[in-house]
Amino acid sequence: MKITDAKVIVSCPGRNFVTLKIMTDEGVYGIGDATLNGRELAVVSYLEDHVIPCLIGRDPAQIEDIWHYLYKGAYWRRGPITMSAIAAVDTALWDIKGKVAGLPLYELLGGKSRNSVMVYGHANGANIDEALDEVARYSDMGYKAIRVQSGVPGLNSTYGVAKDKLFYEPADADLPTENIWSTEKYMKFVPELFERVREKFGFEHHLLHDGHHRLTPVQAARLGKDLEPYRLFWFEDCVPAENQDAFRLIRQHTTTPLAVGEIFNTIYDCQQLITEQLIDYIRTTVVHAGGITHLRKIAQLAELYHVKTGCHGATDLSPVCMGAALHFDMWVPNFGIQEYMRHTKETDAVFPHDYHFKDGYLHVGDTPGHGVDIDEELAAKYPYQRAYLPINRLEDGSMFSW
Ligand code: CS2
Ligand code: MG
Repeated sequence: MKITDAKVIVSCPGRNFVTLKIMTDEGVYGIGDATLNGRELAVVSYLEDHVIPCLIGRDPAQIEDIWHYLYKGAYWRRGPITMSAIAAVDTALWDIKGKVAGLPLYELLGGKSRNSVMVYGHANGANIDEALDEVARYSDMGYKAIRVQSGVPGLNSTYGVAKDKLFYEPADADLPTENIWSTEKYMKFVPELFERVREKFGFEHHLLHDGHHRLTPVQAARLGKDLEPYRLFWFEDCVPAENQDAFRLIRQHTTTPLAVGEIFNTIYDCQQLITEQLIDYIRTTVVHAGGITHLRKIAQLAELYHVKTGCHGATDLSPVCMGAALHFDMWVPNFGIQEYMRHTKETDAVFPHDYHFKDGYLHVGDTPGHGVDIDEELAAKYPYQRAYLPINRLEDGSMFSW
């Protein structure tokens, strides 16, 4: 079998998605997600101008060799653009391999390690009362695990509080929206949020919270300690994680489980965090961490150090990524949890898929490959619309992490 062609499909059914489609001389094709929120067209060019010409004529079965050809062959290694492009190729090739074998992707990885995939949803509100209503709604929908985010008194905006209660899309403007942030106001407020949630719902749900890269290590240590009475499933992205050493200080002060990694794109971003057991969950995902081939290596390193997987699964990761991630989740022995922010019905129509949600779990189908397709005719109806993620400034105007 030979790769005869490949193309990049950009579609914006409510938000931008970038999809790579690889075609072969036997009519079998595979698709991979290449969406990088706010920088989509950089990945489109990397694929169209630099990767696709090198794929033509190759044997699609040689997934590992093609991965290394694209990783080592670029000379300039790592980074979100490169690794998202490699991920899209890798995911499409695994999809082809499954279709050729007539097997769902999880069978190719090692078979089912579980019956279904526990997911978490996002309850968020402009204030605690609204957030409590959303926790109740997600509990009624059957979620066993719920991420809770709320507006912070005294701040006009914060991370994770969406206008639309089911679909959270932070890339909201043709140029970056400017948000104002106060760590002091946030840190004072968050323990009260979780005290109220536990007071109302008890301890039957797994509760998660995303700090979204905004604390210093000692602030994260303080907040982790303050949250201990509420037994969180995890406290995510508590500090910007370029400095992996920083997690040692946090680890020394709190037993609140730590999750990080949705913006990591290779094993090297988390090698120290894992081998020094500085985290409990690694959040790397198929689309941004080099595809199934590389994500599998991260998970297998993590398994040696009691670190579980907790793949990122926000709305800005397409159903193609979700489908591939679910097959990975079905196989991976050290599975922790899968994030599941729903896609709109317009998006689901562009990306028909065989996974479904029931009682707090996602269930994959047995379609050969990853079980997700793209309706190119429908996709063409939604042209690209530039949209930036917001930026954050402190109240004194200093640039900060969003
Ligand atoms: C968030 C994401 O889901 C999460 O944990 O961190 O929603 C993140 O803000 C977006 O993926 C950014 O595009
Ligand atoms: Mg996050």
